[in-house]
Amino acid sequence: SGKEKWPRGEEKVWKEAMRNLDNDVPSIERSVVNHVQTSLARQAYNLDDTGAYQAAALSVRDNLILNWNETQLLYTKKSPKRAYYLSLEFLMGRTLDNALLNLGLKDQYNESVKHLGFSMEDILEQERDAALGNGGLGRLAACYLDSSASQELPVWGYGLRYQYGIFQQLISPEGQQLEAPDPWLQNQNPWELPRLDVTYEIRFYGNAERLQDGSGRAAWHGGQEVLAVAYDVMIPGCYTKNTNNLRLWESKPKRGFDLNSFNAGDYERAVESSNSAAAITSVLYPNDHTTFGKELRLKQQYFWTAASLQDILRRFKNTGKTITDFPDFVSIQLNDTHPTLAIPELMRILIDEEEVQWDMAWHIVTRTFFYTNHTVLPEALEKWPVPLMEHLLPRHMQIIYDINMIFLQAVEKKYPGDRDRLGRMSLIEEGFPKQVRMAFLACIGSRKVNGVAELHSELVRTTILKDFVEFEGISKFGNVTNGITPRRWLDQCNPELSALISKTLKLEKSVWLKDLYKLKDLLPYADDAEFRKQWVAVKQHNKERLARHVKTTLGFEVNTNAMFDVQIKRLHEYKRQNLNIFGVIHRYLTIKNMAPEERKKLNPRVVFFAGKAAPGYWIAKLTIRLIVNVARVINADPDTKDYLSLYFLPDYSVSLAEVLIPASDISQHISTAGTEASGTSNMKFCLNGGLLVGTVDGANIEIAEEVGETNVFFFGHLAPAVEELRYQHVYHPVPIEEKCPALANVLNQVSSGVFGDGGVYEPLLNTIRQGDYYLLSDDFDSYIAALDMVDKAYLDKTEWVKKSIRTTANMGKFSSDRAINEYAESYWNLESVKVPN
Ligand code: B1N
Repeated sequence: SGKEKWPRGEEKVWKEAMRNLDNDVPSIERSVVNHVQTSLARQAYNLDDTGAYQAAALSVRDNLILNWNETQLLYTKKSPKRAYYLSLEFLMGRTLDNALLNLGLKDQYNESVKHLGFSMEDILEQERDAALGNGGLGRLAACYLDSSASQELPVWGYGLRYQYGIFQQLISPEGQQLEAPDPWLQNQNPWELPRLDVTYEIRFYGNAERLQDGSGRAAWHGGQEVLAVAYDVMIPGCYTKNTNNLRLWESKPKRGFDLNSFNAGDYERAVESSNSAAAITSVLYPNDHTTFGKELRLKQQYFWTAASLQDILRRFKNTGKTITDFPDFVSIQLNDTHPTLAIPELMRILIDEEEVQWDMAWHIVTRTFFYTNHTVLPEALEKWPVPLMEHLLPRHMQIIYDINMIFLQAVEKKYPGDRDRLGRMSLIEEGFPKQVRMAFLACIGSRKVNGVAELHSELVRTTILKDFVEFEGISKFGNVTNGITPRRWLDQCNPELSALISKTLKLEKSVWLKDLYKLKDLLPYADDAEFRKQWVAVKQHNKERLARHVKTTLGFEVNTNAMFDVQIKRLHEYKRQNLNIFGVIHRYLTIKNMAPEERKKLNPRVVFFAGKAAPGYWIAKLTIRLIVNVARVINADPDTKDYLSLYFLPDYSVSLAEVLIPASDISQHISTAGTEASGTSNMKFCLNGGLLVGTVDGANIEIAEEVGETNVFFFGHLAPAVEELRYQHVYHPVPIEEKCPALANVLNQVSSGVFGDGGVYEPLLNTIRQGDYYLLSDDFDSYIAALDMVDKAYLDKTEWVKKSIRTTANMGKFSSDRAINEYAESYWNLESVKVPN
């Protein structure tokens, strides 16, 4: 309480003891060794790389904790408006290197661990990725946390502390994907602070009874109660003391186990109920872009949003402000529809617990939330069966019905008698069972809605939320083009390029890493032969680093004189890895048919694939199998192997991306137009001087606008043509032999068993022969033409390097700092709060 004097005891003693950490090399050495001896209870003679990693991590963590404390104290003192980023996924990757760079302590720690007999490179390799995400959506959340802290914005992330992150991918000798659990918490995790005292109770099931007192309130009781426990992950800003928080919830039983059952002599049942509480945060769902309607997934969503909201409300109440001011001090960003239950949950708290009237409650809610849509693919739009919702969250289902009734009354008023429209816009989709349309709930419950790239935002406005734009006005529907943090995706993953840029611009990296438009000043150096030489040398070193990685992990010898061509992303039909592998086969057949003399004129190419398939996504797994078996044949063919080779790198992860991206000459982003909302790896490749082969889709379009169309290899039909093409496929199908003989030939070769048992691949080949929903047969010829253009362009080495330099130089827009500032200014109305140095 405010009355107590602090510190207790003698202030002088506290002040003296509270000195900041010294970060000169000898002090760091003392700190690391101290952690070896005390925290780890180990000694110099038996310290291996893992131990050295742990000690170094604990030493770095001390710095983070002090900065974190100072930041949070300042936020509490100033009580500024805060923003909260609710995401079911945070794909953080490794932390040590990132923390060292953001703290500006990399050099000092390098030297210290060297003195202690270790190599920083080896130490860094000991860390496991924190892989609490599937792909782009989760990694975007991680980039936004880095940018929020770096921009000194008071933003916290809220997520779940899964015991198991995204599965580990193994590839069997036949090319089958196998999944193994990712026990990332097996060793001590130095990057989280357990807050065993920060807990909330979360209810499931039970009964909701409307009170008969005309208040509109209800009582929800009974059912299952579980506990949410907080774990805090420190998020350091770049070259600032500001250190934000990512709070992850773990579920545990409210009591050790169910005492009633235990007393009734049913020991097994007692333990079972405690298992069911722990199960909620046990595993990340590995399905990207699909909805599964599983009860446990809905439990995860409610558990996480309810715990986060209670925590946010408690913090708000501690400021002493009145509840009607809530939206002036709190903005909550919903990362896709996964946290949409926060909308009825806040309504429930306001009405049933805070005794706020419905209209005022709805007013508060609709000024607090912001909704980002990440996909327009119909199969990814979340819908929850009404019976499941009624069972698990009876009070929320009542509230959703009430929201819907009031909303549809307003729609009816604006469009009298338009029953079609009411059916289209209802939060409840008719059917067996009825389903709750989460995107519609997120939309009407939010202050603003945005997509993640210009084209995507336009598609949101004109397709899935068209009726809502008409009803609510267009100004609610915006765009924030995604971004990536240049700290991890340039400075950390490509230190040589970072150093070359700093040297050339005569700027400290602390300047240009936080103002990425500064890269523009590299443009004149594209015409400087000496600079180009250094640029090429960096790319070459990065290729050799990747080759070493492939050699140690897979045992293959990669030709580093070849062009490196990379496609790394989740396996999905809309992303069209199929198109790429069919293109490789086409290339292989073409080379095979060439005279040996002619082949010698080719520039060799190495194609890399990596990515995970959802465990139940059969066609995606078949694509992996095809890639692996094509690789087996091609890499062993003496006629062609010097000109074309192919690798599928297993277990794609953030850390693997950090090795692959800086090594690429070209990368492929070849989704059917209109299907990839943004893409973010496209930005990472270009920032590292790789060129794009892509469709006119997602953020590819804006990248081309920035770097110039001449520096991007575009192909394929445009988004507006897609609907008509699909219509043609269904109603006027043309046999593939006629429509695209080159592709037909490739499919036939696969069928005939050139790459092992052809029969295995029939289901995959049939997706193209029949229906071809993702339009491979429409885009194949122009795809091949684009790859030929790449070959031609690569012949002029000088011109190619100029393209590469100009690409990097024009990537300023795609810093996640720009994106997060757009959210802060145009959405959250958030100001920065700087922790003084
Ligand atoms: O979000 C990324 C975009 O750059 C990608 O284009 C987009 O595909 C990706 C359900 C998703 N959209 N939807 C998901 C993930 C998990 C899940 O359970 C959907 N991921 C994206 C960042 O904006």
